[in-house]
Amino acid sequence: MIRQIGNRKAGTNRASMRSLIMSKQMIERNPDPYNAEPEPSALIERFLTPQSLFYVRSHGAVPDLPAGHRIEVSGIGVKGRSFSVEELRAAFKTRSVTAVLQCAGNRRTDMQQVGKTSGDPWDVGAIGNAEWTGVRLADLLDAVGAPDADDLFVAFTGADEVDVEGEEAPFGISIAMAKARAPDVLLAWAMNDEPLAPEHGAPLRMVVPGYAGVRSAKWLTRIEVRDTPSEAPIQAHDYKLFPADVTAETADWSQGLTINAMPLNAAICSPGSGESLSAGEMRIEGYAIAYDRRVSRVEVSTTGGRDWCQATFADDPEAHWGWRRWSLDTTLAKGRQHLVVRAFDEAGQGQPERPDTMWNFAGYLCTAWHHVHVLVE
Ligand SMILES: Nc1nc2c(c(=O)[nH]1)N[C@H]1C(S)=C(S)[C@@H](COP(=O)(O)O)O[C@H]1N2
Ligand SMILES: [Mo]
Repeated sequence: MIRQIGNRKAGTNRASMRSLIMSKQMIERNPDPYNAEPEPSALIERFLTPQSLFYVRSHGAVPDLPAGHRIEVSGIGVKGRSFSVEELRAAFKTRSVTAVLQCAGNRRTDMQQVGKTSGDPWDVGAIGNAEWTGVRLADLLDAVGAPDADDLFVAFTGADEVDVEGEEAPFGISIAMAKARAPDVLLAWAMNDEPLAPEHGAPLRMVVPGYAGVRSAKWLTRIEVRDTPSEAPIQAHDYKLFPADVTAETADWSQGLTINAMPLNAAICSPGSGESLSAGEMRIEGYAIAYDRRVSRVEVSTTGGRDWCQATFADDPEAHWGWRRWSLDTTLAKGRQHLVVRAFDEAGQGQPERPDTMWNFAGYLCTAWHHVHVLVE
């Protein structure tokens, strides 16, 4: 099938070279700290997203860690220890996990059609699928004697200083002990068999499959077993979900829902919004992700949601935490055309239709049907 993609009229800024990987073709969302997402059609060219096309979400400047950087492990029941990456590699079995990392703010631009939100205006590209290599956090926790108790938390500190509403502090977050001990939660030094690039967390980062990207701390400096969640501003005052009637001014951050597990989502990545296409046969492509529940079906409408066709999966469902790319070959008539995608999980649950039904002032977790408008000439 021939893919007919006309001139891209959408606002794609391919010129950014701020990234430490010079080959990046990224759309910059914030120059300082550098935040960027790939152009959507490039994002889904491969099952595994290359580092050069993997979104970068950083709250502060990329730290430059010395060779021999050590990660401290401490806290409840733990005899204080520290490990270099080489020592971790030598001490524990190396594991690889294919998993999507997605920012809770992915697709915020769709939420912004409902109203003004805080946060960077991510389109559909604050997501990537990679094979991560490292050691299990569970193996490290066992080795340092950390208790396996459901009421404990494991907190992670990054080497970067971040600013959350004027409060400067090291990046810090936490997850519950039960998740920390899940077999796919890794301390990772490689992505797709390459050493982690500086902006993706070198030399060592967390990978917490199934959870919002924010829990996968980059540039790890410290791991601490605690009986309360991290008090760092990123954990305490950010990445929380509030009901529609709460505003940035009225939010009591202690009351918000901490965004951990990520919901079912899907997006059209090609053609792109605002693109001009030639009439005739073309292919609509994108990704869908359901994490633990798996994606069972993807439906695409070329009539603005009036009727639907089932898309074909490009990826098998074997990678538990991986995405499934999909495509639909179709014919589009001349004129303005309105494409929509919606996915279903293995429980038969679909996505909500409209973003106003999930409105929250920070624009998190936009999972509404994804719409793309194109001009067919
Ligand atoms: N130390 C540190 N870790 C971090 C962040 C950060 O700013 N500092 N950003 C988090 C967020 S919000 C996301 S979505 C992911 C993004 O990872 P990536 O830049 O490798 O795509 O990293 C997470 N880990
Ligand atoms: Mo994020």
